[in-house]
This record gives sequence, structure tokens and C-alpha cells, in this order.
Amino acid sequence: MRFPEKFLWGGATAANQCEGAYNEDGKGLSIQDVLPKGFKLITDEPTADNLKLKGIDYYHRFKEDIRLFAEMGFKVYRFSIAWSRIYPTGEEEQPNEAGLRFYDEVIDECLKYGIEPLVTISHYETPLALAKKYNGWADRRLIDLYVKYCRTLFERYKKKVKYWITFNEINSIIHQPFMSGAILTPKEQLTQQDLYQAIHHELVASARAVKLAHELMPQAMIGCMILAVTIYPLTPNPDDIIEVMKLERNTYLFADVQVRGEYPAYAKRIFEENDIHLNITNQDKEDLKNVVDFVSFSYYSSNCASADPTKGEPTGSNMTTNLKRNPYSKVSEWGWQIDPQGLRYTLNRFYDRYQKPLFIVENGLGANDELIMQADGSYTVEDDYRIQYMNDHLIQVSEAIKDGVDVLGYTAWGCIDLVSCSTAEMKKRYGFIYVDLDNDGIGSMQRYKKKSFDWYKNVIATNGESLIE
Ligand code: BGP
Repeated sequence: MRFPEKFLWGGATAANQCEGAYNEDGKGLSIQDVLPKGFKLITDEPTADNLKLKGIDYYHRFKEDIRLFAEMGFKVYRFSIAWSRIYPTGEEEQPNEAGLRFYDEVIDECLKYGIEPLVTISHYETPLALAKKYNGWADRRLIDLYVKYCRTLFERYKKKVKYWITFNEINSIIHQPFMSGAILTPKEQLTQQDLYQAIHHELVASARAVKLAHELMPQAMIGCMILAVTIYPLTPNPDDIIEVMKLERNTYLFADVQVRGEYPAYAKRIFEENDIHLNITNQDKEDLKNVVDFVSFSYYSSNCASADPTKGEPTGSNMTTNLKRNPYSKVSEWGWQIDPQGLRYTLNRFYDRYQKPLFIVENGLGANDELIMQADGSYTVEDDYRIQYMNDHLIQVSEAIKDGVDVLGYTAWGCIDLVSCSTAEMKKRYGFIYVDLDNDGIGSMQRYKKKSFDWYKNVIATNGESLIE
């Protein structure tokens, strides 16, 4: 058996990339509603060219979508709750009942099919009002507002939701302070002091959410979520090895704090050398001791790094800094390097470091799909490239399991096509299900099963035995 009997197979989405209905039923604006082109903040009002305002109309079609997930045999479905549906500005006294009711329905729909909900509490969708009023996570007051929001969710869904994630890709704030941290100060002007103080606030907020979850839901499992920036040295030059070690710490720092309950030893040097003097209260230190139950992460690709910035060819990735191409890796249409073994490596590195259960909550191939008509008149996408990508990555997951790594599950990113995060376009598709909507926002929104739909269904039905080595 390649995978444990209870392995949680499934898929993942995020509210801001699929729901649409950006101003329905009392929802407030989120930072995503003003990001029509991806990361860059151009205006602070919603504009018609923002595909996320309509999304894939999941808000009105989630029943059909979850039925399709159930047809594939999903055991788990990861989705996020839009904070601004529950607290439109983040600061209301009472939560928005219509927002809570929507997620009641989503959760009930999952449970109807025996699908375990896995809820991301904050997936790049802080209420815009908190960005404008407080400069987002740069302000300590966000901690209490987030914990209040968590309490509302835990009290409402505690009988139905066992798996929770506090912040999506929490370490991405280093690269994208607005999208990840709702910090309006442009990245170029943001001091390391303010950035790391904001990071500290998020880490404390996450720990307090863990504490509260354990109090209110003793059966629950609550985890952190890390963007796995997997890096190899460009050459065996020891300078490159040390460079990789330093860059990895941009990622590990976040998991180290959330898993071990305190800042790692190397943080001291990072802070000293960057003139960072954090305001860490005694209460913060106590709060940080509430550590997560599992470590979840996204993995799409790996990169190389060199101590010499003139060496190697840059990858151009906007989620990482100064990374280089690996001559041994293939590249996706969007320039993301493809490295299935990197997933085995990443799983082992996390497990060696933490000995906590791991959850792969994002992985997949963003590609330009073509809908074609078959002989019987029905439509599909022949996405053999996606099948290959996932097959190869899942084989490496099974290798990691053989290595002894405890892997709770795997949720394929964008199991239904949705608006991309980094480029806010529709044509970068990840799904097993095609959605008829183009980059100009035109299309019927109709859903079609791709070839990978039946392929994944079979992988789940055979618990991974159908994968090809
Ligand atoms: C992660 C995000 C997701 C997602 C994915 C793919 O960083 O957590 O929200 O979209 O990346 O990225 P993209 O949509 O840019 O291809």
C-alpha cells in the first residue's frame, strides 16, 4: 500500500478566487476586491476588470461544485472563509448572519457526502477596511480582531469542522506585504522593522487562535500553512550552501515559531543585522507557546540560489526573491519549475525538523487548457500534462511516506478552475473541472469534466495504487 488507509484525498479553493458575489448578503470589501491584476495595488476601489468580483460564481453554484467533488470521491475539501462576509469591516460588534449561513450550507453540503471540511480562516482576504484604517497587520489591534473572528467561526462550526488552518502561506508576507498582510505601505518603503512587527502580530494571532481552538474544540486539529520555498544551491560552492541556509530561514522562521512556540536562535542575528527591535510582550511569549497540531504547506516548484547575484538565470518568480533556474527542471507555461522529487525532499525536511503530521494543502499545474468537443458531442479537456504532473508528484509523496513521513492528506490546488492568485486571470487553470469563463470575464460559467477528473477519481478509489512509477 502506497498510502495509509485514512489518507485524506481532496482539493482546495479560496473564497476570493472562486466565490464572486463580492458585495452580496452584507459582505464587505476584502483586499482582493481591489487587486484586479494580481499582487500590485493600483486603486483602492473595486474595478470592473477584477475577475474576482464574479469569481466562478461559486457563491451560487457551490452545491453543483461540491457534488462534482463528491463524485471524484473527495475525502476532504479545503476552502477558506471570507473574513469580510462574517465581519464586513472587521470591527462590527455582531457577525453578519447571512455570511455565517452561507458557510453553514457549504459545510453541510460537504458533510452530506462524507467530505471532511478543512477551513482556512484567512486566505489573503483581510477586510479592506482594516488595511485602510490600521495598515493591516502592521497594527497590533489586528490580533484581537482576528481572534474575535476565529471565536465566531469556532463557536458556529465546532461540531462540524475538525481541521483548521490559521493563515494561508503566512511567510508570503515577506514577498507580498499587501496581499498577505493587508499592509498598504508599498513594499519598497516598508522597513524591516515594520515588516517583522507585522509578522510578529500574525504569529501571535495564529497562536491565540490555536489556544482558542483547543479550548473550544478539543477534538479539532489546527495547523499552520507555509508556502514551501524549496531551494537548492546553484553550485557546490560553500558560499551557495550558506546562501541557501539563509534564504530557507525566511520560510522556516514562520513554521519554527508556530511549531516550537518561540523564535528560533537564528532570529536574533536576523533582527540584529537588520536593525529590528520587536515589541514582544510577556503575554505574547506566553501566547506563542500554543503550538499547532500539524504543518500544512503548498508546494508547486523548487528553485536554486547563488551567493553571487550575477550567476545563474533568474526565475522571475514574484513570490520569492533572487532565485535561479535549475538546469535539471522543466518549466510550466507560467515559468514555474517542475520538480516532483522536490516534494519528497520538502516533506522529509519538514518532518525531520518538526515530527508533526504534515498536510499538502496545495499542489498542481497551472496551464492553458483547451475545451474540445468529443465524438458524442460532449466537451472535455485532454489535460494529460496535468495528469503527468500530479502522478509524478503523488509518487514522490508515496516515497516520502515510505521514508517514514506522516502525511495526513493531499488537497489538489484549484480542484475546479478559479481566478489565479498571482495574475488574477482565468486562463491559468488548475482544475479537474473546467469553468467556461475567459480572461475578459466572458463565458457561461458552465462546468465540464476534464480528463483528469476521471483520473483523480481513480487515484482516490484505488488509494493511490493506480499511480504509475
Ligand atoms: C498559492 C495561493 C493560492 C493559489 C496558488 C497558485 O500561492 O495560496 O491562492 O492561487 O498559489 O498560484 P496562482 O494562482 O498564482 O497560479
